[in-house]
Amino acid sequence: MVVASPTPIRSEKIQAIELPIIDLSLANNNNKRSELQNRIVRACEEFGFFKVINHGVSQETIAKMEQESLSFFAKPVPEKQLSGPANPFGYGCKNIGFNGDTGEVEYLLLNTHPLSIAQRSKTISNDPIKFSSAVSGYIEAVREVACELLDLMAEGLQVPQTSVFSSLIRDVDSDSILRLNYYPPMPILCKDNDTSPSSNYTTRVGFGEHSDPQILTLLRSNDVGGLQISLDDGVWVPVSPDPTAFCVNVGDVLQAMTNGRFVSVRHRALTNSDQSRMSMAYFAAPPLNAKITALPEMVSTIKPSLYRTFTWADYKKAAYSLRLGDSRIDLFRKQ
Ligand code: GA4
Repeated sequence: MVVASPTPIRSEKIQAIELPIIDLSLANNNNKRSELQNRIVRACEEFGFFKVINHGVSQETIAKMEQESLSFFAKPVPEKQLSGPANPFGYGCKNIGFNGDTGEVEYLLLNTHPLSIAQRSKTISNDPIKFSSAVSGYIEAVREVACELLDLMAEGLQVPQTSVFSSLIRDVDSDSILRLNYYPPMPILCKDNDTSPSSNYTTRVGFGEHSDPQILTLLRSNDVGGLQISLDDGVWVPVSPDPTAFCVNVGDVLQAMTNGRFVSVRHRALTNSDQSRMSMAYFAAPPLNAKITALPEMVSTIKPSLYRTFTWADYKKAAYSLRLGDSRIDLFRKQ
């Protein structure tokens, strides 16, 4: 097997993008809820990304999770390796997936089931009860935000069964996961120490270009930038970091269920030259046996269904058999 080395990429100063801002506190305001639904729908159609503020997840819940995450990554490598390898859950370092992808990242992938968290915590922390309670508290809180957003999306799309998306995530068999990422500082590679704009200097990729396979991703990062999204014309645009907000994006499954109306946009994470970046991503997923198909309201004679019906298990299998940057959803596209 050929193992790809982390690709250094040219570092260019591009203006950071301001994602559409969704103020979730307006969801409880009867006069503002429908405006909020429309804003979310528009963001999912135009960007596939948006930023959620006033999300209701307490600072304490986030700080506890962040602290546990920091303590884990601060451990000596041999100790962290006791929680690995990530196949698919556990500690991983540089290797991503099973097909030779690599990046300048360390991570912990966790299944969100309470029993699984309790079990895993034993190898992750010296105080497993504290670790699992921080993780469970965080997961419960972000799941609520994800469900509220998904209900608002269904309402905005005029889908009568407004829990059509969120019920997949609330299901006890939901296959959702939590990913904790640590991107160490990576000095910029430069030719002859020349960091002038004209020189050949590069930033290293932490997590390469990909789209998220699941329904919805909720990402919280520290105040260090690194996330970039790919616009239609292939230009990479940095997203400015905001530790008080969640950066939310549409996954492939939601793109299929909305028959391509919502877009699952490619993104990547770059390392920072002198600061470490920490992020925590909740990937809201359906149960393995859930059948994924376009909602009837999204299909018409002029917009026939783009994808064939598949189960989440089928999709995962395809995802793990491909490279990170491959397009998975295209495999399920009708001819
Ligand atoms: C991308 C989104 C999530 O981080 C992830 C990743 C998963 C992994 O790191 O194990 C995958 C990647 C992600 C998609 C293709 C496969 C699987 C690595 C990889 C090469 C946890 C997920 O669900 O899919």
